[in-house]
Amino acid sequence: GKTLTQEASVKEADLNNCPSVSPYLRGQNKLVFKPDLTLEEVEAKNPKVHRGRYHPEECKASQRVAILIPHRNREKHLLYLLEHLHPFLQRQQLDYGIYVIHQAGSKKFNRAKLLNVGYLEALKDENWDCFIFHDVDLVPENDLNIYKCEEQPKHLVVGRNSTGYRLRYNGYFGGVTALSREQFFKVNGFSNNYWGWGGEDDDLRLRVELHRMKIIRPMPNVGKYTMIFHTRDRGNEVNIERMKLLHQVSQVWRTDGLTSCIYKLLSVDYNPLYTNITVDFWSGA
Ligand code: UD2
Ligand code: MN
Repeated sequence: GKTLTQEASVKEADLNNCPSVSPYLRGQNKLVFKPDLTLEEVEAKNPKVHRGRYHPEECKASQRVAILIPHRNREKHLLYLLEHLHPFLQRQQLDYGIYVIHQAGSKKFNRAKLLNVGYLEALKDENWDCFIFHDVDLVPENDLNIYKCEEQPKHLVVGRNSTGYRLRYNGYFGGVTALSREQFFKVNGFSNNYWGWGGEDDDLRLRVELHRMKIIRPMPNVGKYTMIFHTRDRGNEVNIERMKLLHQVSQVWRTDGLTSCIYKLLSVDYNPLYTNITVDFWSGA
């Protein structure tokens, strides 16, 4: 006879593929943000999530999806995002893991480099098929906005509450994007050289366009987000170099990106609802 572990792996292999449209989707959802919400409450509501990971028990998901969240000093936003994102991703029947990439220290914030780190570190855990690069303060309102990768890079934030749910400008690629492991690898990831606010999202768009890929988006009524109110963070002042950097993309993308992402890994903590990766960019790495 078979051993118990053999039985289990046979069962897993025998699962049917998940349906192309999950039966659990609900569409547009009214978001509520409870002021006194705690992490313990959110953990209690997600008993099937371990180390930030979940996969459907009833079927085999088509992609393994890593959600990467750049972070510093936004604990409350992270709590609200975790509260909404876990059930949202489960309704989509995804095999997923959530990673928070935390920048240590108080020097200039570097969103793009944190996301490069997230990609490189998450791939040490699992050969993820798809990466969702996700601002901590953007909560999706409609679960028909599918967190999977497609033939082309996808921009998921067509609109948000604070801009009347319209695309901010043509070519806008900020907030939440989905690129497959191969698509992100091909463009050498993000630039590591954007310190402070702005430009890094446009830089990634230019990389994508240089590789003759075309950005796709969901329908406007589906790509809707609520951005939790915030002011500009200390340590994330506007990057006045950004226009200059944007003019150099075609010359530098090969040497500035995943291939040149140097950092000091301070810790990897496996929390119930997410894996926390803390990095330092300044201590000579
Ligand atoms: C816009 C883009 C964002 C990025 C940024 C420029 C949208 C919806 N988002 O966001 O993707 O391109 O412009 O850099 O258009 N963060 C921290 N701690 C900090 C600073 C930043 O955690 O101290 C993280 C956090 O995940 C935040 C993200 O970086 O959501 C972007 O920073 P922001 O929210 O201050 O910038 P915003 O809303 O203008
Ligand atoms: Mn924001």
